Amino acid sequence: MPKRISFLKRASLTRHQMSQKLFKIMEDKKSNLCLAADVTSQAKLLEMADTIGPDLCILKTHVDILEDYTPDFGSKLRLLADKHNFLIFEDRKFADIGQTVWYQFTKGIYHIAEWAHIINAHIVPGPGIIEGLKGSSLLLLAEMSSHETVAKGAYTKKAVAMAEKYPETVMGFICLHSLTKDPGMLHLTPGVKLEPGKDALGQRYRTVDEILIKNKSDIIIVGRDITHAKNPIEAAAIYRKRGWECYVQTLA
Ligand code: S5P
Repeated sequence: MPKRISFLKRASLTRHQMSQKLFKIMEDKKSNLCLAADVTSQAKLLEMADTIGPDLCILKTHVDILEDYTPDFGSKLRLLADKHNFLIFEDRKFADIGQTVWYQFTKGIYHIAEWAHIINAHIVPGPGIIEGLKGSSLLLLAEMSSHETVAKGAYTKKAVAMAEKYPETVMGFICLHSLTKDPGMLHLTPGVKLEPGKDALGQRYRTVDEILIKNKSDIIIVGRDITHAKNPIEAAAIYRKRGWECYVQTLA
């Protein structure tokens, strides 16, 4: 099996400044764990960011599920990101024409551009969506974890081709497998548990080993198995450790 290049080396193989920063955080913290902090209370989210933050390279938000959102949310989360050295990824999954996604990214209630380091987008609209988000730090949804997803085959190939045209904006992919030989591109995979399985609404879970060793992804995105654990801090520590072991095991 071909071995992987270290995250540290890959930091020098991308022109994207946010990717360089992320690769360095991963190496410094020995973490390729992204927490999907899917809770509906801002206070709870900020508490998790403070307690689990030391184990994370990225904390992923869905700001629009917060029931008690206040405009200082972004600045409070940024303080914790600085304190614990992780990046904030707002999982907004933009999916409209360029002009509209630019408004959605910069305006409205959430002003995502002011606090999120990383965002993501579907490729359904075509390259105009990347044009609309130009200069941001963008992940393209090339594959999805859910049952009977249509993001596969030619669709996935199209996502990779679109990413290659915008190296100054696109950092990599939300995907299930490594999709490109370009070592500067990042692969982040959701649908992760310690045992394979599914939820009641179409989510499909694969194991950390399958995603990082067999499928050669870079970062695991873990949600409910940490947030709903009896002890989320311990659960996060287990995922960080296993994720890093899998990475080290596949190094050249
Ligand atoms: O294909 C996808 C893409 C994403 S970003 N499948 C996903 O599940 N996600 C997100 O990952 C989803 O929105 C959620 O925040 C997280 C998975 O959460 P879990 O609780 O199932 O681990």
